[in-house]
Amino acid sequence: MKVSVVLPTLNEEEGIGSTLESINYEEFKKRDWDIETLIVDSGSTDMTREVAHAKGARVILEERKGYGRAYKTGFKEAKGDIICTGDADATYPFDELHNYIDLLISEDLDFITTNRFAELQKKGMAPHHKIGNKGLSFVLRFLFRVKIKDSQSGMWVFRKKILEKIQPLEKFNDGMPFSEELKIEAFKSRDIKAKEIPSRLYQRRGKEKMHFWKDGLHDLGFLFKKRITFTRK
Ligand SMILES: Nc1nc2c(ncn2[C@@H]2O[C@H](COP(=O)(O)OP(=O)(O)OP(=O)(O)O)[C@@H](O)[C@H]2O)c(=O)[nH]1
Ligand SMILES: [Mg+2]
Repeated sequence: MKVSVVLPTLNEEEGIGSTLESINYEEFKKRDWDIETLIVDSGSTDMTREVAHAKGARVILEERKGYGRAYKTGFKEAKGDIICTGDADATYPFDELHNYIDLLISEDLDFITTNRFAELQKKGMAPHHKIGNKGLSFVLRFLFRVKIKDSQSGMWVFRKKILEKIQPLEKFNDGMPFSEELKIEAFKSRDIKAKEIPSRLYQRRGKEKMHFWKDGLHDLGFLFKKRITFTRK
């Protein structure tokens, strides 16, 4: 089995190295899983691409900006049967990745998203971010009737083949709303077995790229627009 780890990067030289290093490659080897790591970089001006390359990752340059845009390109490039994601800022527990994949397989799931609130670590999320994320998660639950506690979590583990069962990748949002849109598409699909599992979030390394008010309001507006146009598959 082949696993692809896809990471979007924009000036993450401080976090990309430890993010890649925290994957427990030994556990992958024990299970006979083949792993590829790739970053999709929107023209970082620091040493992100060099550090990633030195740590064994494939570097894809995507000149078009945006968190969602990076994933759209990365998912097309990923060769794995299973795709795993997360920020390149050392916040997500990549050391647990093999356990999450074990769960995907043992419970015969298609899509896993992680709930960072379950074991939020000290300074993992600023108080205003926490309120914003909880608020967006509430709106998503209310509008779409899905049981997701953390709509903005960026760590997902899923079978690549689900991408054929949801709206075409190119239709997805190019920005931060990509995260909530993928969850809506996966949880609302009748053909996809999706689950949210308890997880963690560590303190960020490097400067955040998210703009609290701009991105938060954009995410909120997106949810209402998506609700109007959404048709269940
Ligand atoms: N390729 C690419 N990556 C991006 C872009 N914007 C953000 N990213 C990456 O997407 C991930 C998420 O961005 P963050 O700034 O960590 O957003 P966040 O997690 O909501 O904010 P924090 O809680 O402060 O970490 C990081 O790995 C960023 O480097 C972009 O335009 N292009
Ligand atoms: Mg982050």
